[in-house]
Amino acid sequence: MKTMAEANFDGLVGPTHNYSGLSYGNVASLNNSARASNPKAAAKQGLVKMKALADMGFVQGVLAPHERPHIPSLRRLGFTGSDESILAKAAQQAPKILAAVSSASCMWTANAATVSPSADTQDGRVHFTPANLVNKFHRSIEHETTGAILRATFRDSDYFAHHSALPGVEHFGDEGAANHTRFCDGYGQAGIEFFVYGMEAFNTQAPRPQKFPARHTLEASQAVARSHGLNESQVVYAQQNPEVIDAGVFHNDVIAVGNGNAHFYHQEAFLDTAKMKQDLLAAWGDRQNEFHLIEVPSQAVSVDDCIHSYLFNSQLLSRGDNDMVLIVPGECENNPRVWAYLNELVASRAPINEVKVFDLKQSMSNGGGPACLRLRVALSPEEQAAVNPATLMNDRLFERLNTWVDKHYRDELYEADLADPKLLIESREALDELTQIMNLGSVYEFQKV
Ligand code: SUG
Repeated sequence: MKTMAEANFDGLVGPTHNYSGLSYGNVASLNNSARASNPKAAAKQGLVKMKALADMGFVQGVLAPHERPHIPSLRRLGFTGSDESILAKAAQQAPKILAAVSSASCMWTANAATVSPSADTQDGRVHFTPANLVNKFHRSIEHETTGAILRATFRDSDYFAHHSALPGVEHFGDEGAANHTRFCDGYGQAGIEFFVYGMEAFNTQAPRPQKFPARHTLEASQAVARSHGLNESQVVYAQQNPEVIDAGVFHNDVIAVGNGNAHFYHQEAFLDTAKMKQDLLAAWGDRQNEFHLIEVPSQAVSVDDCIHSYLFNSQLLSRGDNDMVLIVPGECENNPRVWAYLNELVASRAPINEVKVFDLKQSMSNGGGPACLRLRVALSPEEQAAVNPATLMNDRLFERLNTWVDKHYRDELYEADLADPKLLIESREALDELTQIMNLGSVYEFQKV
């Protein structure tokens, strides 16, 4: 029998996964620019994590990659002619734009949307708002297809409500669930929705980072909370510390993670840590479980260690009451300070009782760890039954997707390869087949012409 559960929907890495240095403010993306990528290995690393979580008993879903290179975006930017000549002209006249419309960045589904479970919303439905991701051109072209894929996955309007992305300007810069966490006693009970922002757009006097962009605004979070019909007393806002954004913490999920009754975060993550704690404890009120604030001191793990190991870009998953497992990337094991801290943490105190390590190097080299790769959706048994079953991970889907990757993906890709018209054809053939495997219907533009 199904029970109330938090499902994780991971982004399947697309066939054009590459390193183009597109994300100013994201240290890994800048450092690995121009290196060769391995799309086949990237997709398989992601599938291994998904399958492992499904085998551990978690509900695990898959979100399909997007059509890339995205020819409709190039047409919108004035390139004309056949698809092949558009690619050739873009490669010659604007190679960085070609790289941007070829990015497989939709794999990081923590940025796909903000999701509010039905226990938190006024109309009792699960609400989704795709993130506009306006701060980076290559990501700003994701939200329409993201919306179509979410609708094809969560179809039944009796259970699921889909909103459009917020207006596409910096004032409403929205990076989705990477800056949103939900705390609760049980997944079926009303939770606290915790929104973390980088700056206040309409208040230029308020603190903001000086060097790297604050991608997400308070005003965006407030708009999402309004349209999801959240209970104001159960919504908490906190500002990221501008100094950590300037050090390379481009999303809050690089320096904090929360789940159930636990908030695991770095001492320097927030502008006003005392207020964050006070506001969360006040919203928590007299719920049954104790609320755990697990603050990692800079003295044990520096901000720089967080950025390079992705300690906090981990998945904190509940196995039972006060029993959680932390899914971390291999980079944590390779950092002596982080590894020592984690060993001490699991030995000394509940609720984090175990750490599991996954090799996600391909995604990590673009700044995407385990938590970036997943979108959390808490679902009641009825809602789970209403999810498109072909998107849920099991032995059969794992096998089918591995075979599909073997058939369609390259094992080496350089930025220059993005101009290869054969890559466009390979990607479209792969995605066309994928929509059948995952029963998505026609979610891509190339399927509509
Ligand atoms: O938006 N990297 C992504 C990484 C997103 C990580 N997500 C979370 N923290 N939730 C980004 O910066 C790099 C692409 C390139 O450079 O080729 C990129 O888009």
